[in-house]
Amino acid sequence: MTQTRRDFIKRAAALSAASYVSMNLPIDKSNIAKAEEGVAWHRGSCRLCGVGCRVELGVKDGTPIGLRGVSESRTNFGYVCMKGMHFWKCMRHPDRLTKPLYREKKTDKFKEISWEQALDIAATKFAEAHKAGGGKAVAYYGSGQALTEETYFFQKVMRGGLQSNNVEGNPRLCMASAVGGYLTSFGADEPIGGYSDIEKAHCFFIIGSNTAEAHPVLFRRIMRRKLDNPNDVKVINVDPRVSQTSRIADKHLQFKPGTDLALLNGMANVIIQEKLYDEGFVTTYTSFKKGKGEESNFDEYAAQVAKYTPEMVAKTCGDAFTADDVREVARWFATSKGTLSLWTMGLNQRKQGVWANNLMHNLHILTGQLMKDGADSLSLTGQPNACGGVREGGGLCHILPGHRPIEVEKLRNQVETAWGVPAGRIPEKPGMHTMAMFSAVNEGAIKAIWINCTSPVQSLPNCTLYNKGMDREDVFIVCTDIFHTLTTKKANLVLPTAFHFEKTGVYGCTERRSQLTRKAIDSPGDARPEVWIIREWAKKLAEKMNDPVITQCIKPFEGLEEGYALPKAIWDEYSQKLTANRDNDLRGATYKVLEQMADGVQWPAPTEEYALTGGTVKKFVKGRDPMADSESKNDLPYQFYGPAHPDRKLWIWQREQADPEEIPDAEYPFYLSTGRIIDHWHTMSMTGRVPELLRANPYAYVEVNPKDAAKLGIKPGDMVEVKSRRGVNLLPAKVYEGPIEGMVFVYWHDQHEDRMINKVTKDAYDPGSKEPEFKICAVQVKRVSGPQALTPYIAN
Ligand SMILES: Nc1nc2c(c(=O)[nH]1)N[C@H]1C(S)=C(S)[C@@H](COP(=O)(O)OP(=O)(O)OC[C@H]3O[C@@H](n4cnc5c(=O)[nH]c(N)nc54)[C@H](O)[C@@H]3O)O[C@H]1N2
Ligand SMILES: Nc1nc2c(c(=O)[nH]1)N[C@H]1C(S)=C(S)[C@@H](COP(=O)(O)OP(=O)(O)OC[C@H]3O[C@@H](n4cnc5c(=O)[nH]c(N)nc54)[C@H](O)[C@@H]3O)O[C@H]1N2
Ligand code: SF4
Ligand SMILES: [Mo]
Repeated sequence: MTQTRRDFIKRAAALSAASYVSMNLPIDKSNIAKAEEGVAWHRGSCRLCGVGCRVELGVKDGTPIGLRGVSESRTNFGYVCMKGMHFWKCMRHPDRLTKPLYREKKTDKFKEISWEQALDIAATKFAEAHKAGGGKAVAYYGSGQALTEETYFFQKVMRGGLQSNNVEGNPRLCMASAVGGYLTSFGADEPIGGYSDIEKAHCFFIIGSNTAEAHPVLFRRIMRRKLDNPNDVKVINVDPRVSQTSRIADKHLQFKPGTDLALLNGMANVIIQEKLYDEGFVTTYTSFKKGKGEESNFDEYAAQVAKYTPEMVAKTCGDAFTADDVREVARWFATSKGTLSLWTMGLNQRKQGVWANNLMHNLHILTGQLMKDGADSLSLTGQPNACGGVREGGGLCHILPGHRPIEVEKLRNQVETAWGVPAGRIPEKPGMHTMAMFSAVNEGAIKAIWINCTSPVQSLPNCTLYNKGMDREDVFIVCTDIFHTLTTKKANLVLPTAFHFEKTGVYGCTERRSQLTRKAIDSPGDARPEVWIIREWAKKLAEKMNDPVITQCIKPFEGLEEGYALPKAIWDEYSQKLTANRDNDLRGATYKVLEQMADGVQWPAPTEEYALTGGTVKKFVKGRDPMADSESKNDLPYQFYGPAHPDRKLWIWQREQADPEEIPDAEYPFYLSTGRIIDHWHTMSMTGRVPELLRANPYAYVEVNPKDAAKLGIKPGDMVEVKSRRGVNLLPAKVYEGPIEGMVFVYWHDQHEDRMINKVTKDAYDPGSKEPEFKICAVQVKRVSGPQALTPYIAN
């Protein structure tokens, strides 16, 4: 591996040198000026991943012509990746939905109707469902890609208007375990530090994250840090698969899927045995917990991890690394001047997702690798607004805006007061989480569901089972999207929405950073921004249900123009009234301030004056975090104020290694894992329509380890059946030293029914976070034939 790495670093160094040089080539600026004549550049953030790159859309004569990175941005310093560079091509795409479409029966053909008719139908159906089953019979299923204004407004109408906590979204499939981990370990959701730690880190611990493909611009920063300081910076990559990310690693630990909880406990054991922990930090700032929160102590914890000897860990993980590897990574982790851990779905999408997050945080608490420069336990968020819109804006069934748990009456009342609705209006019990919601659709218990900015028909695990209910004639489905998807194909009503840069609103990325994108162009046809759709729908709902409280929910937004004034009024209400004195205090992040900032504001940011400095880079540090100052209760430099820990301490948890729900056996002998590639975004509704991106990867394939391929007689390109107890795919094989022996990997973007891997995945989920175990199930792998010609498929 060392040789390959050196080669790679050489190649990568040459590459980044080239891109640097090209930026400084003596270009004839007058030519650029000529080419850009009449082009207005509009600032916003990238539509796609959770990195949150700052970009500018070029518009000429009302038409988008290109996109570039903003060099003053501290996130991307002017860089964008291929997807980021191309997403604007969705804006004028001929497949865009431009008219509301309706059919009474799901077997009928869609007919174009007017907005007036569409909203009337949506209101009638939701009112009928509500009459039949109350708040429990209606649901909203949203997205970490919707703007904060959209998620906040949808949940306001659902909760305050329809008295329903059935407010969910795809972050359940993605970030729920990270939320659970942050709340139980630190007492507060979302990371303490952020991207600026990359340039100060001395050790990167990248686990269950293919950063190179899923967060490419961030990876570039990590790579730079490593290349500029090859001897002072260590990179550890922990993944059952060798990925693009592994290539810059000093050490890559490969293991049997689902065994990494043993490794994390084993590292803690080495750190304790070799006395590498930060005793002062642990004594001052830490409590020890076990089980559901019972008190524990250091000695009990040390005894619990003691059984995870390096030898036992190496064996449990499949003997692909040695006991000495465990010792070495533990030492690097504990003794570096700043250790930054990064993880994504490899830890979250697990039946033990919250536990895996706890174990990650344990290592940082134990070693004091937190709060100081270059150190953080940083969960990377996948979607551009899972943090801002959904985690902060109240987009899950158990949380209200401003990180408020729904069960707490006082907090519910604060929200009711802010909305001017009667106390008790918001139901006290959480609504249904995603898997329960689609089970309720299957049973017909939910009678009307609004699906916004997501395509659950493809993205739910074991999707054949969870899609069944969507065909029921007694379940009314509204979809708001920009294109037809496999989900719109099951809807009664499809409403065309404005796309990014065709409307105004805020995205909040991984590092507590809120960024505004202003409307730069008009939408095609009759597509409208969601905020307008919600308001007009709610108006009709109020009439049909004869309920003045619904009217009250939309009263502050009456008559406002939807391109700017309406989202601004929604943002103002949310930020000023619902985040005041909460840990995500956004009062300073007004549209006025956000418009002035090259790259937005990191919360907490209670005043405009403070927000104009960029906000809070490190939470909990006195003198650097206004909340830590205002909540200060002693002379200590760190002040923990999270809502979930009354003792204001960080908690180290005892968590054991446990098997995934389904492990290979004689009948289904392989592990299947699923994930991403760099060129595509999720269900490919967008990237599948951009020729440059589609050409790069027209269809999914199955990655097979060469040793397994030899045993199974599989050659590159052969057609292979991947079959589980739930479903089957037929995919071409890619044979390479990627997945560990005994494991296959399939990217989940493909919409074709032969290659839609969620027909095969398992619907087990974490009992705490309810996040599904997309990363692990058991399959059979069989060669079916030689190579076949395949065609890409996109629903239309
Ligand atoms: N190009 C692109 N980028 C994206 C997205 C996209 O669709 N395309 N989507 C965005 C979204 S929403 C998300 S959530 C992120 C996801 O970002 P990532 O989580 O980085 O991407 P994945 O490919 O889903 O999975 C990461 C890794 O988990 C590993 N893994 C599998 N099983 C295990 C295990 O048992 N333990 C550990 N430790 N690792 C395991 C897989 O081998 C894989 O390399 O990407 C975001 N960025
Ligand atoms: N097997 C497997 N399955 C997975 C995962 C995995 O790793 N493996 N990962 C899971 C994860 S982490 C996630 S986040 C989910 C994501 O899964 P989904 O959310 O279902 O996937 P997307 O393709 O992002 O869906 C976004 C939809 O919004 C539409 N859209 C784009 N812009 C707008 C807009 O402005 N307004 C509206 N209303 N619509 C718009 C797009 O056309 C698209 O249809 O998938 C999960 N599913
Ligand atoms: S790294 Fe993510 S945010 Fe940045 S340009 Fe690429 S897709 Fe967009
Ligand atoms: Mo995600």
